Order: sequence, then structure tokens, then C-alpha cells
Amino acid sequence: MPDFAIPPFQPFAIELDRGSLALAPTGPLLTRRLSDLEGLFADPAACEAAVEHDDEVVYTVASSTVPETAGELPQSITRIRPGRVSGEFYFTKGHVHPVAEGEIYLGLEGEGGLLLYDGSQVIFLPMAPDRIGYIPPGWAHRSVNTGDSDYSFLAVYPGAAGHDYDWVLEHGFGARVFAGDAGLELRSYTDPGSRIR
Ligand code: PAN
Ligand code: ZN
Repeated sequence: MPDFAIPPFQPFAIELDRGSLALAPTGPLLTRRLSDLEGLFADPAACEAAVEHDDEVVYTVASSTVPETAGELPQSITRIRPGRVSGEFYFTKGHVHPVAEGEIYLGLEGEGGLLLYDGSQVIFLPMAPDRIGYIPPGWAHRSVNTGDSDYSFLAVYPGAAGHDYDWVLEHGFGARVFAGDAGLELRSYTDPGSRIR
């Protein structure tokens, strides 16, 4: 037997319902509304107006029961609703892991993307069902729903990695994702009028 520093979590299986994307057993459920994302969209006034209007749910994160502790590999399913604020697609807050560790995402439904930023370079990985997105250690990551239905994915990450949301407030994300006339547009984070590609 390995010499465990902490008592091991019992092995178990998790059922993923492919229709509802519910996990059984299931852990905590987090709901993020537009009001939780105030200050993050390129057009803060439009976001504020949408918050006043109905403060829509932008995304939910349903976690498994695996604890966020050293050595464990917790999982969660994020479901991002379709929507835009002044043309900017709905997204997750985005974070870096203060303990530099990798993470994998598996697309489950819908169309989306993974915006990755290391402080200078910005990468956009299109995501779709059955596509695995790899987030290397140290890269800030944000998910974007670029379709007109829910975009959902499974995330698996090291339990001691932690989540730092302040880094993004300070450094931004390098790019924003907009719906353009001829499809998806990546625009400068600080100057959303200027197109990157
Ligand atoms: C994901 C994210 C989830 C929500 O499980 O936490 O998609 O995004 P925010 O945490 O940025 O609000 C993950 O990357 N975990 O590490
Ligand atoms: Zn993460």
C-alpha cells in the first residue's frame, strides 16, 4: 500500500447523463448571472442594462463530490447559455491556477471556445463535442459560448491548483470574442474596436 499523507478518498464511479449532463452523485452547483460578470464585458453600460432587465443566468458549474484537495482530481461540468452583450459572446469569468498545474476540458454539447492567455500570447481553441482542450500550467483560461444553444464541457483539474480571479482583473485576457457579420471575430481586449483576426 502507498503511504498516503491523507486518508484516501474511496474509489467510486460517476454517472454522466448524456441528455441532461447531470452527474450522479453530484456535488455543489454554482450559478453565475450577468451581475456576477459586471465590469468584465467590453460594454459595461449594456451589461448593466441587461442586469436591470432580467439578470440572466450566464453559466452554471456542477461539481462532482471529489474534494479540491492535494492529490485529488476534481471534475465539473460547465454549461454556458447562448447570448451576447453588445455582440460579445457570453463567457466564464476566467482564472489562472495559482499553483501552476494543467487542466483538461472535454466538449459535451454545443459550440464554444477556450481563450488562453499567458500574459502576452493569446490563443483561441475552438471547442465542440468530443474535442479535448488542453490548458498548460500557467495559462489563464476563459470559456466562450460561440453558438446559439448551450455550450457545455467537462473539466478535470488538480485539487490543489486553486482559482485566482484577480489576475484576470489586473491583466485582462488579451482578446475578446465577438459575433461579426461574417462569423466569429477576435478583438483586442482593451480596444474592442480593433480586430485581431
Ligand atoms: C472550470 C471553470 C468553470 C467556470 O471548471 O472553473 O468553467 O469558469 P470560472 O471558474 O472562470 O468562472 C475550470 O477551469 N476549473 O479549473
Ligand atoms: Zn481552471
